[in-house]
Amino acid sequence: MNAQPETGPAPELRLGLLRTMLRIREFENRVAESYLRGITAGSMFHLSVGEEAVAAGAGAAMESGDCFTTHHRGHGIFLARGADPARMFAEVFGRREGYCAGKGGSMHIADISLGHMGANAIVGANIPISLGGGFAMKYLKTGKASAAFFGDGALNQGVLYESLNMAALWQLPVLFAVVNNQYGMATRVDRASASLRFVDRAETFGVRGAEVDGMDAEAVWRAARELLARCRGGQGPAFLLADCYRFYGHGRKDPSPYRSKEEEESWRRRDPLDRQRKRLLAAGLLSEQGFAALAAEVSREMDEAVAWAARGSMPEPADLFRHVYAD
Ligand SMILES: Cc1ncc(C[n+]2csc(CCOP(=O)(O)OP(=O)(O)O)c2C)c(N)n1
Ligand SMILES: [Mg+2]
Repeated sequence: MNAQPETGPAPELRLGLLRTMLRIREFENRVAESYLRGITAGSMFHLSVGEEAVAAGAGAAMESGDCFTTHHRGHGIFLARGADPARMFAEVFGRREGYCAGKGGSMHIADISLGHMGANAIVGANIPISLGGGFAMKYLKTGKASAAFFGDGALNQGVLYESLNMAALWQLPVLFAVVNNQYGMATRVDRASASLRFVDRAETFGVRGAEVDGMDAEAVWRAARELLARCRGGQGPAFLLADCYRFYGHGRKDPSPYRSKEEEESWRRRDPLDRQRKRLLAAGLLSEQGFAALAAEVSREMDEAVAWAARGSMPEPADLFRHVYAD
């Protein structure tokens, strides 16, 4: 029997959501810092600061055995699914110790053992890969689900609608999870879409949809849990629209001149981390000292992960020819 009260998630889960969001933020801040210090291998990083509630909530609703893909802003989702931050930093730094031996970097990170079938830098391209994951789950009768995380930039792409159609037609256990941070590069979602009724679009295919406050980790968890349970239970695909905001620009160097300061401020006031911290303080599940201890522990973890990754080895020229074909 599930002993959780109807009023909300269990205390450990509520604390876990805060911890995951804190880890994501600290991770992302160090990616930005490392980039500015010149120790990363890439020229472009997409930080998910501000979007942590979507990753933490949906990540907590997923189970071992579920699989997923992400878009180019997927560090948080992978961390929420159990990634080792040290190996992630190593990948970002182009080291052999990274998840993909330093060959993939931030935008192509993957680890099948954790169900991560790959981040993808081509907008919308991860969606049909997750469709394949869903097909496998159904064909192999695993009772598990496959999730595709993508941004609002993919909402007007044909590949999304081809995938929704096929998922519905074949009743595949696929969760289409939209991290709607309001912008695709400099274009606001309402300037790119003829209609903002995205959930209705999914439902046109007979796909169950829900829109959720993506700045609220518990709300995301609740919605994702229900939709994933439908997927795993053989009730077909589902669509989750999580409304959120990226606190930085598209890339770390983008000062986002296309957004007003008032708009940025109004979203920053809804900071998902602050919200969860205050909620747990009010519920008596956390003290100020407890939070300070948690923050210090996470900060230490991430500092150690950066230091470990920076000591990693650089690929040799001969590594170019490794991992090209299966052994
Ligand atoms: C098919 C394709 N078109 C254009 C681009 C260039 N591009 C990279 S990120 C991006 C914006 C994506 O916006 P969104 O999907 O909302 O994700 P976000 O960056 O907001 O997380 C674009 C247009 C690309 N990578 N792939
Ligand atoms: Mg976007």
